[in-house]
Amino acid sequence: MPETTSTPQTADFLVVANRLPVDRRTGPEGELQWRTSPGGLVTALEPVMKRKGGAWIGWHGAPDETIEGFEHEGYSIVPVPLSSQDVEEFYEGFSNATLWPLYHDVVVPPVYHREWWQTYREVNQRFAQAAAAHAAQGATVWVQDYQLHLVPAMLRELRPDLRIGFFLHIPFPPKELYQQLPWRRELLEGLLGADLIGFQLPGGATNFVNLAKRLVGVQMTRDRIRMPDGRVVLAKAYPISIDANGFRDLAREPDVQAEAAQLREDLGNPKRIFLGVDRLDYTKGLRQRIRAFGELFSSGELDPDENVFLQVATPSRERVEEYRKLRDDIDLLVGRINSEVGRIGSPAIAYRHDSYPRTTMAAMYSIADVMVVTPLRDGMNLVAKEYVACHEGDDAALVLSEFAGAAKEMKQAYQCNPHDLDGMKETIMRAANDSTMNRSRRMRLLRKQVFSHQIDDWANDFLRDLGA
Ligand code: ADQ
Repeated sequence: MPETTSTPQTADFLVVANRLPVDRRTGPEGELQWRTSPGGLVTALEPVMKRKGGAWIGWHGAPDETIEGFEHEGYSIVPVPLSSQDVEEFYEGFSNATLWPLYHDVVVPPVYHREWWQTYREVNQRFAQAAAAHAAQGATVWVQDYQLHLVPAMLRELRPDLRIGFFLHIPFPPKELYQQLPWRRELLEGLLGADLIGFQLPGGATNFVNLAKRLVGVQMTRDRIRMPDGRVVLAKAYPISIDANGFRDLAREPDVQAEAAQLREDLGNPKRIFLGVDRLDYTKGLRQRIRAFGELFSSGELDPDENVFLQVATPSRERVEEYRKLRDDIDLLVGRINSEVGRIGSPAIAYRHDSYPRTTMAAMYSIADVMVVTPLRDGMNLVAKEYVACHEGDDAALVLSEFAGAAKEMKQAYQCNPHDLDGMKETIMRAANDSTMNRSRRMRLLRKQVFSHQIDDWANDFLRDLGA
């Protein structure tokens, strides 16, 4: 439980993100508790903050409530309040029903509402003001992700002395899709307030630069964008990673090993365990993946007496319509498959809709023989990297969608197109049945890649280019 203090004066290094790295919860006795919030952004940035110190500005997860800042793991937490209406229009609306689907290849249709846009602007202004109030003279401010597109320009207006960086954790779409957005120019101008704009892949940076030329009319000098006021903005790719050493050490802990053994036992000691780990999000390709396993079990290609598919899905954005629908669809699909294949008491698909501590995630990764990561579109996907870091033995395999950013670096994964159900089934079976020599060689190369590009390298590269 953190000590509650008044918010510190100013910091030299600030992260500004929609969510704080901790969620407020009420404990069994009605007491206040803080728990690490799930999701890729927090997994990636928390180790950076613990090392560098400074302040993290974000929402604490409970609407209509103002709370005091406090110290947490060596850095300051600065809460930004959101009303229920803000949550509905800024977070669930514009961020997660407009930008999220638009940036993920329109896998569901984006919704455009003018009221949501107004609230999005107001909330971005509030975050910019909080950053301006807590930044020391000449401080570095690192703004995160699509919920805060407008903060760089708003913050520059308030505090021209700051170094401002922005990192987009999700894909940046090609112009054919991006141009649907009624506020397409305003969002680009918001980002151009930064000194450095980071993307997961070079393709995202190229899409952004081309759109900025076309819609804002900026000039380019080599890879730099020259603004009308003479400022220079760099747009570049920084593929994000994980604290691989930390994950490996965690998976080796005796308690985690014991939990892993228990988990294997609970699953009925199957010959082979397939694993899926995702936020429950329609971009993650869960419908297609579960359908593929359903067909593999019912055709007999996978014997349910010997194989189990364990799928865990963290609850996510549960008040957004598409996410509620997805949850129901998955429940139905898993129920139907399990009622048709497998035995009573040992389902072919073990499905849990829950969030787990990192120790349990490490235990799951360490018992999985085949990790199945098949998003329809994903900025990077940290789960693929966490598996490689945690899984100790070489005789294992990673099945990875071509549409995950991670596919660009993790070439030795068994890659597939998740829209092609037969192709995905074939890849899953190839990964499961390939020779030990092939599987081991691929795993060793994947491990080399993940351990040679860790989260600190990502942060150091970005902050060096920002001149921080
Ligand atoms: P996400 O869409 O959240 O991240 P991802 O990168 O896979 O996707 O990260 C998910 C994180 O949540 C992982 O650290 C994972 O361990 C954790 N997690 C998943 N299921 C869990 C469960 N049931 N219980 C507990 N923890 C769970 C966004 C982008 C990604 C990008 C990251 C980082 O969408 O493309 O990789 O940001 O930039």
